[in-house]
Amino acid sequence: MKDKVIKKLIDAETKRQEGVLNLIASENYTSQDVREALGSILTNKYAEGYPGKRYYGGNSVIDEIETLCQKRALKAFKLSNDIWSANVQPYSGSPANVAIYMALAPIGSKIMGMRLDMGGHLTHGHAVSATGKIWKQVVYGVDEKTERLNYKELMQIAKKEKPKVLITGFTAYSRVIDFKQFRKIANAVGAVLVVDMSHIAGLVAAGVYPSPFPYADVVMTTTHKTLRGPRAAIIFSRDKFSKAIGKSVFPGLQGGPHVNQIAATAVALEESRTSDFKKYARQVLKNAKSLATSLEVNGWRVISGGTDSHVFLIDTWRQHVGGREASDRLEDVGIIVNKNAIPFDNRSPVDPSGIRIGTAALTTRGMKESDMKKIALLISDTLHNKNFSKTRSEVKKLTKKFHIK
Ligand code: DSN
Repeated sequence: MKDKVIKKLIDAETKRQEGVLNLIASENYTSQDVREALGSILTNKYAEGYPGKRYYGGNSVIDEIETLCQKRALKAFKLSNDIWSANVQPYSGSPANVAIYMALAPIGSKIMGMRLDMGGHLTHGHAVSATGKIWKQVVYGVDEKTERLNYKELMQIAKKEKPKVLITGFTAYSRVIDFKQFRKIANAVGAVLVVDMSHIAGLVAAGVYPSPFPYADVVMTTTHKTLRGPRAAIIFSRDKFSKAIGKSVFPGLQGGPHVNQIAATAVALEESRTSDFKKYARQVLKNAKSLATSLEVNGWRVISGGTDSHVFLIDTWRQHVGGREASDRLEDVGIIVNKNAIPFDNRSPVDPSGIRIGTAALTTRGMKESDMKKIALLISDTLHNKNFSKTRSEVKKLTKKFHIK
């Protein structure tokens, strides 16, 4: 690379990524093939419109790429093209969610989503997001005692508020979501059921987490979390909704699609169908369970008492360590997490009561349950403010043993 300044920064970030234990639940490591597609000459091309209906010339190859990506998206989640369509143009999850609501909910109408501080996402209608300004959010949370979804309560809220759209799928909820229950609730009030499966997409593709497709009307996913693709998003919709959603993505919200992203997504989707990927997804779950259990054994409270997925939350404040302090201390020894609100948190979002932990990235590096047990001890010691230099060298040892490919 001729630009030495950027080259130096990319090298520095490569070194940082290699030298830390990344437990951020929404991050992962892409394959070289995904990165090759992402950094390819496809980025040079404008392709406003859809395959066969473009506003620019020279799109014959791009049409093939987008059509292939759509086909691979349906195949990865075992969907029939008689029932489902895949729109692979959304730049990322946030615009994809906006596009979905634009297609399904008149401006000012109600959308029902999980509270941000209980595991929802900004774009599920939070007040600071455009989705909370354009639409009116009806909120739901988790049960105070079980810290799990309470479907009876959700039904009551939905019946009272009658939202146009019901959104499920979360950023910080570790348990299996009962999509059938959400379908019942949506049916009871005539709402469209939208599932944001961004976090769990790779697990769903691998068949280790229940699929939302039998129950949902629309499913959105980002492609860079457990699915291990580039930063992008896909909207799957039942045929009844796909035309409106297509118009909503382009020309409603976006201009030219990022064709390099689309090609990279196609690569990741094909990778997700391999037996290696299925093995990987099973290991992600085993690692999450092992890490959560080992942290519990070390005295840390895991929200809802465990995990059924790649992610879980730790209540650090129970031991008088704020989420910010916990995250800073861990970063200091080379363990990267994010501070996170826990259900019914009464501390501030910038210094909440917990941290969020996910195992998708470290599993890609090849780590297994025995490594998780070691990492739990390192986390525990660090949160207890002890053994910093020993922990730093243990972290280095682990990162040297498990490379990023
Ligand atoms: N920011 C992502 C996450 O960390 O879960 C969701 O968009």
